[in-house]
Amino acid sequence: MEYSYLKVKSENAVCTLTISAPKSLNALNSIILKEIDSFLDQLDKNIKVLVITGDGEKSFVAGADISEMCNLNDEEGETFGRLGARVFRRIETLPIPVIAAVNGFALGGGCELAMACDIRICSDNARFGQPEVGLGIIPGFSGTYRLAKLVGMGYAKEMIYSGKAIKADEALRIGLVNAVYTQEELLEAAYKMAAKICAMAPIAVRYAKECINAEYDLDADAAIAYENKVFGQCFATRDQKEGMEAFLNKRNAEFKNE
Ligand code: CO8
Repeated sequence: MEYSYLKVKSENAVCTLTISAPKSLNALNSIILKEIDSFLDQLDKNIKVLVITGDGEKSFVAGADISEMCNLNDEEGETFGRLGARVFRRIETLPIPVIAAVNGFALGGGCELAMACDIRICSDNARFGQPEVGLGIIPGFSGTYRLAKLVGMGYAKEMIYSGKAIKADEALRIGLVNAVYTQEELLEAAYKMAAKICAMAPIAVRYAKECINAEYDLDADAAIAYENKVFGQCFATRDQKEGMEAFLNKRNAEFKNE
């Protein structure tokens, strides 16, 4: 399918989604959000990892599109927020891992998009921030929820109340990203990580994501019980037999996603 603002490339079971609106530093308008929604509908079932990045060397996503939001009333604002939140939640709950390769500005909705991904890595020129209160709004694509979970309540409150942007090394220090690379190395690093994930049993990876996401909001007993049930389900897969037999026979496993 052709998109106006998305570039899609698939290779070796890894799909790369590049958000491309260079005139506005890849800011998200409602058309882009709807295109991402359609892209998710049509994502090939053979894809094992999704990498999301931004076009160019300056910006991942510089936020939601301020020119589109400028004249919204309260009802329209809520509708726009709901669209972004729904699309980002789809990314968060996608049955495959999603890596954000943050190649520059990840501000407002851009930081929120990165946070909806499973894993974030960034280039050394990346800047993260939630500048919304300086525009008279609050983070509206679930940033007040996810930032506090990722970096802790205190730091999230400082970032959101002050709107301050942080550099890549600070994002690494507070655990907002897993690693920092040069611009040239960033996508290769994402693909290297993706290849490692692709070599694992796909159903087990999917179950692991499901457990980590679901258990985060449960109490300890409920979380442990959840994991126990899904752990049991792994033994109903052929890949579990293959993985363990391969280990015992000192050969590489050949997983079939069954
Ligand atoms: N929306 C629309 N246009 C944008 C955006 C944006 N978020 N960011 C940049 N642009 C445009 C600029 O207007 C400019 O356009 P033009 O060339 O026509 O003047 C072009 O991109 C290039 O930008 P700059 O000239 O400003 O480039 P600089 O290198 O000087 O600065 C910055 C780069 C620092 C990224 C700067 O552009 C900036 O501060 N951008 C806005 C960042 C921001 O505030 N983001 C948060 C937006 S609010 C948000 O994301 C809320 C999410 C939840 C929504 C809930 C809905 C209700």
